Amino acid sequence: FGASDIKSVEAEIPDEQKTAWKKHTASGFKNKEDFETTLARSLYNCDEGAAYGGTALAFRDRLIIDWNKTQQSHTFADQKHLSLEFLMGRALDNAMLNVGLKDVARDLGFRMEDVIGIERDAALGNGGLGRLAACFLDSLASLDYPAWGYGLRYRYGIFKQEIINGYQVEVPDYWLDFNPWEFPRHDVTVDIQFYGNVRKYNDDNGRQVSVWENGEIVTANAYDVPIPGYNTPTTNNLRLWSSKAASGEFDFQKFNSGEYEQSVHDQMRAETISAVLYPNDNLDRGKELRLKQQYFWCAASLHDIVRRFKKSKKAWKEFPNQIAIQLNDTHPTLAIPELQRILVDNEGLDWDTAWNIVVNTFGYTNHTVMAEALEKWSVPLIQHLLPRHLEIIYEINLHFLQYVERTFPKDRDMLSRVSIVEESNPKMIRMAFLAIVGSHKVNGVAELHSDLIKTTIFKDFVKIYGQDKFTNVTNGITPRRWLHQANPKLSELIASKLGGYDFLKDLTLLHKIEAYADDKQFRKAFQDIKYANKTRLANYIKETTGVSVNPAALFDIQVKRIHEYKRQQLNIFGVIHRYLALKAMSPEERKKMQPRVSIFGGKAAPGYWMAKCIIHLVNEVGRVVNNDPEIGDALKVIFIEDYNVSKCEIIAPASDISEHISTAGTEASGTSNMKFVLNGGLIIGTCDGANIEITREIGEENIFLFGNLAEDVEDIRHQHTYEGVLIDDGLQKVFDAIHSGMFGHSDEFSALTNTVVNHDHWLTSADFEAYCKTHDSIDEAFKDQEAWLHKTILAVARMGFFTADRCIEEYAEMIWNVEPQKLKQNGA
Ligand code: 7GP
Repeated sequence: FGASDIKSVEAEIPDEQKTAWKKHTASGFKNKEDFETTLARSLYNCDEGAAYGGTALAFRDRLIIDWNKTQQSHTFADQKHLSLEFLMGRALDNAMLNVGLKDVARDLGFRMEDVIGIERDAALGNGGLGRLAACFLDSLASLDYPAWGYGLRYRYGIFKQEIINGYQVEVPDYWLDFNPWEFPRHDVTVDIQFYGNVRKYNDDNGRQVSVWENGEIVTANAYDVPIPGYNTPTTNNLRLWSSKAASGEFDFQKFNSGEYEQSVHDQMRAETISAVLYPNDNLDRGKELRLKQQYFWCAASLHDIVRRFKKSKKAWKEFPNQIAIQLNDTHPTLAIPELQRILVDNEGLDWDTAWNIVVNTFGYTNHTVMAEALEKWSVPLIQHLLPRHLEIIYEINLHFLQYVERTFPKDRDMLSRVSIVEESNPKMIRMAFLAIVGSHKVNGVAELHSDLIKTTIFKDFVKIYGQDKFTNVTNGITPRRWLHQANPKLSELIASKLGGYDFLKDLTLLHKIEAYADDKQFRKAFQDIKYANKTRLANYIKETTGVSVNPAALFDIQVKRIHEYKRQQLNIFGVIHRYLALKAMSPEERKKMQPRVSIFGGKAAPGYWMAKCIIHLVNEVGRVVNNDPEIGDALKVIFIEDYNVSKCEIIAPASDISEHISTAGTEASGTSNMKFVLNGGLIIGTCDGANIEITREIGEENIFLFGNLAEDVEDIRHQHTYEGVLIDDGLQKVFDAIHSGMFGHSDEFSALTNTVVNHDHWLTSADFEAYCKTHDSIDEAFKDQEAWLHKTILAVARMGFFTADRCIEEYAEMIWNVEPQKLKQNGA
């Protein structure tokens, strides 16, 4: 790739196409034929899609060379990240940036933004958990760790959200229509078994052997996605499994005799396994197909890992020294009994030796304490689908309970509390408990969260295993995507002061810009960048919603999955409260108020009715407020449709204030809080998740905290149960306005108000007054723009801790015991 290559292509382009070509192409195609044969279209036909295709394929080729070298050099010792979700977003921009060619493309004068905008997001995740996995892949490669991600290649990622008449409508996401970033590995397949029965016999040595047989076979087919590190040749691999009918399963007899439908039935059934991502965030629904997905992906990944290990010809006891497997929440917990099964049934190891290997291989990251998200699978379902695994889980539980019994001989209650098998009807397997028992380390994702898991849901396990098994790794984000890519101008400004882009690999260097917090010129540049980013978002809002918003207004943003615990309802009630206050003012008074744009975005799980009501209310309030001539620019309310990773890249740099207002003790960490502050916005937040550590790092004078503390939440809920809910006066006025039909549909919204009145589990009323007052103080603070700039610059300067690179180093040292392996410049 280089200017001369581009020129040689250019020479052959007819004049009328040159502009389009020049505008869009930064490809590495050597000549016109190269382009035409690769894309199977003529240059005369080069539209934006083709330009994207050409550019993407060219960069992909660049990556493959480094990817091959990396894979050759990282033969055996590996860190494996099992995650059912990888919310990658777009790849082209990231590839150009990591390979270091973005500036070349820019220097040549091409409009890369348009080309980049063509790409569909790889949206193989719901929210925070999936995006964290994607940030970790970026850091692992950037820091030269030998690591693979293993996931599922969903044919449909998270649904596309459309807002029709104010309601969320779900539309399928056909993201695979054109995906140049994956390589099908037709030679890498694994046959996965389901159902069947277990046969026992004694071998010649009198040892009992279990054989799982007569099952149904589905084939897992590997698709590989290269993960380029930033400013390093290390290019890691994300292996995604796709399901298809096992060869020989297709019933030719039926097909030939005309029963077409029946004959393709098995095929479709098999392909269904990797067809859809379950669109639930922080919610467990216990569907059989989901369990099938989990086993399919765990079994395929483990088979792959074990196959590579066996090639090394090392002894089994070396397995945990060579391989560390991190479980991204409990979704991959079946990998624990599966590895035990492979070692005992297939490899003939004795139980204890095998178990020792298993425990030392796995680490488990917990991402939530909320009961509704803690996975449980019914025993009859596992029995039916995975009979041998159920036996193994029972045996693991037996060994574990015997140990507990020996350690706490008098505590009968303890046994039922910690048993992996819940004695309910039907009996259930508690996946988090299985994950703890089968791992050597368990971590939470922010300090408060890691403390909470130790004192609440996993309290007994701390008694059993001791403190050392439990640790914390506070989440982080990749500064490559979330600063440099999303906010290139800010990144450039910082680089101009730090003498280069080293901070993208050592984010703590940001602290050096503290020195510029009072520098007039720097402040002005910082402010101009924010304004430009707000203008970009304002344009996007105009294009997509038709509403004009003023970039000079305070942009107040809450974008994340819609969930009662995240409390978008508190936000929209606060907006209504503000609207009522503005309506009650004289025009003169209103003019003195700080103009605001309240921006919401996020998907509701399709079956989550209350979350859908919240979306509907936001849209209805927007319809009324945005069309109220008395209000004008004083308040605008926007719902951004189909929030996803690439939209967040436009939204995060444009905030003045972002909202992270979960009921204390419910948001494990949050990661968008980090993105917003890193991009020069402040936070309104509760003392929850990583907000607490952000406060510690940036200083409490640079964050707007409010609300009840985690330690008081249970008492308040108890009060609600026994004394009823006290409805705040301001909130009552909001409810009255809703019930009066001010925003239409008052019946539909009564579910939202009733849950507050009846039990207020999420403390909306208890936190309402403090929330509104905090917003008032934000208005005040924002008026003093110089002081505001001072705060935001200091906050950016102090965000170094929240890089995902730091997380990866902590995991590597505390949990995986792996070292980086730099590629030699000449390859291998
Ligand atoms: C999320 C947590 O809700 C969020 O606080 C955290 O920042 C993120 O994980 C990354 O650690 N959890 C999920 O997305 C989720 O679905 C249930 O958790 C398994």
